[in-house]
Amino acid sequence: KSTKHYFISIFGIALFPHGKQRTIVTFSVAFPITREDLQLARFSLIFFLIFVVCLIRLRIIKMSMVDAIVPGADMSRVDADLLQLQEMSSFVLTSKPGFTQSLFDQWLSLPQAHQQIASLLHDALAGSTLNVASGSSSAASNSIPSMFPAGSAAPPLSPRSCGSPRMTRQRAGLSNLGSSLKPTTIEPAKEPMPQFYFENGRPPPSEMKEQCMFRINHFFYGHMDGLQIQEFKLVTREICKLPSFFSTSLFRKIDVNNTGFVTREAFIDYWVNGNMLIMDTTTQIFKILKQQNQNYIVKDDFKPLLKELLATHPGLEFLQTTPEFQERYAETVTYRIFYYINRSGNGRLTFRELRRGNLIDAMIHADQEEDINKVLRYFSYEHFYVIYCKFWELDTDHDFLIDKENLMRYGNHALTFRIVDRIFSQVGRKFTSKVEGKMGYEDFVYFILAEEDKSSEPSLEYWFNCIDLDGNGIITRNEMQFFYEEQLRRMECMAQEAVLFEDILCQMIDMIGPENESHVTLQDLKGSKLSGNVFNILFNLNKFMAFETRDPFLIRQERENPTLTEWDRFAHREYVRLSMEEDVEDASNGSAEAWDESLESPF
Ligand SMILES: *[C@@H]1O[C@H](CO)[C@@H](O)[C@H](O)[C@H]1NC(C)=O
Ligand SMILES: *[C@@H]1O[C@H](CO)[C@@H](O)[C@H](O)[C@H]1NC(C)=O
Ligand SMILES: *[C@@H]1O[C@H](CO)[C@@H](O)[C@H](O)[C@H]1NC(C)=O
Ligand SMILES: *[C@@H]1O[C@H](CO)[C@@H](O)[C@H](O)[C@H]1NC(C)=O
Ligand SMILES: [Ca+2]
Ligand SMILES: [Ca+2]
Repeated sequence: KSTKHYFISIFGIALFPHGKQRTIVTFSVAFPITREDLQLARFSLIFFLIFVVCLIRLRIIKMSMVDAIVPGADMSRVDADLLQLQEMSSFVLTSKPGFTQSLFDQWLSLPQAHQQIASLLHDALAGSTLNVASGSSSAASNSIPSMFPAGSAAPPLSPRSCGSPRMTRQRAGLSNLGSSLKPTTIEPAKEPMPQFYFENGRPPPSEMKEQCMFRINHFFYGHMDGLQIQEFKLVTREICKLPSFFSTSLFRKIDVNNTGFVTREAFIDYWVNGNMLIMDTTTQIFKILKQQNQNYIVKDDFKPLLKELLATHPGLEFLQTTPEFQERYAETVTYRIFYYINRSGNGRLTFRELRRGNLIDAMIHADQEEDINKVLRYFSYEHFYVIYCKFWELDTDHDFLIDKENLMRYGNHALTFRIVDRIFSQVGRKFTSKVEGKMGYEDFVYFILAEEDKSSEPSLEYWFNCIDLDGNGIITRNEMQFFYEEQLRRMECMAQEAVLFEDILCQMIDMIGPENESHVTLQDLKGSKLSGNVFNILFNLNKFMAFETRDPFLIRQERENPTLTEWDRFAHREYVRLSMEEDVEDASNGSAEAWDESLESPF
């Protein structure tokens, strides 16, 4: 009997302060009471201590675990009041043995419980980090009501974001404890990452070829007519060592006659005799992506790749019910790739550009990471969501085009008229939109990336061209003054203390440190970490003020995540804001007008 009391008091202390976590207490106390055996009581005590410590360490108790337990099991017999902690004294438990017994039995009867105990203990002993939360996503992939009253105007929120408050609720609805813990903890360790880079050069070709032939024979064994597209995935991954979403593209490249089969001979012809085997990954990918007779990649070449990614990636499964957003997502990813990798805007990616960029790494990452939102380069769904929603907010008549007036509203009227004028004169980048004087979605993607990631090279080039009014390749004092004038006027209108141009010019020159102090070149800007702020001073009032006042929120965000880019931080901030707004929207069940008012961003 004394064991019982000891046990209960420990858990009372461990969990009492956290309001929502009390259900887990009701759970843990069930152990010693239902088993007289002292050994087992000790075991369960140790297990639960480890369990609780793990959960607390991972900070997941309040989100997924606790609420999940109760709705999952058939609890109809249990008096809900008993789940309150204040009543969870030893008296109650001993006086209602049937209740504790049924709680415990139900939990033990879940097959997941066994695996879970074993794996948790194993992991706790090994001291490894449990990646519990990420396993819950597939269960949470129910579709979410549209953000906009009109219907399918906005893409669904990503179900696996941790920033979204919605997520908390979804996790809470999981069917049982087991499902929220199972996948990542008990699955066998993932296959090691395929070897893309060889430190000491590649092994000699003949040896490689032999090895490869051996594996080819293995994979094609028993398939006289060849492999079908589904079966071919393994070949892509295991023999070609390429990200699995290349499978379709590779298949099509080999099956030129569209027979639906790739035979062993055809594959050897392409991969071994065609010398693909001995090429590096970048070359392989370049050859697979591009059209036969071209020496560059165009946007359309990414389509089959992204289509397959959308069809097979677990982090994008939830989009399958909304094909129009699948398409938008694929478009956005492609634009982002081209924005960072080929900035000339001619829509052609060369081999050199592909090699210089970080695209291949991002693709490998996307292939291995179940949570697509962790792949910040190009593929994050949340980043797409933010870009798309921002566009939709500005495009009030929803014809998928934005005019100058629309763009003036960007970022809570952050931009000056003069810079918007320059953007629409297309000196930063030529619009792809076919409508005179209007910006299309693709143009907007380039704009928002340039505006929100001013530390990136494409952005510096974009804004440099906008500020360089006479296009002579240098920014002079007069050009800066032209843009700053409007900022000054706006500050005066807002009764803000205005900073005179002379003073701000000194500050800007200090920040850039140009070779020749009488003008600024693109090279100067690329050499300074503070160039983005110079542009904000010249044409973005809200960011200028945030900079001048050293906005503590931004500074904290920056300190917390020093490895993130300006763009990553912006996208995260906005995603959280947008998803919270959707919650408000849900709660108020408001009209379109109510929605519009809530759109004002913090700056
Ligand atoms: C495709 O068809 C052409 C002629 O129709 C033929 O010459 C060629 O060998 C075929 N290629 C493959 C890989 O079957
Ligand atoms: C983009 O591609 C074109 C043609 O392939 C090339 O001339 C240009 O230099 C590229 N842009 C950048 C920024 O590398
Ligand atoms: C700086 O640039 C100006 C022209 O903008 C030129 O006249 C001057 O000689 C340059 N000074 C130096 C030290 O290169
Ligand atoms: C929300 O609005 C719709 C119609 O716009 C209405 O049918 C529904 O009952 C409302 N729901 C709540 C909870 O007010
Ligand atoms: Ca419009
Ligand atoms: Ca100039």
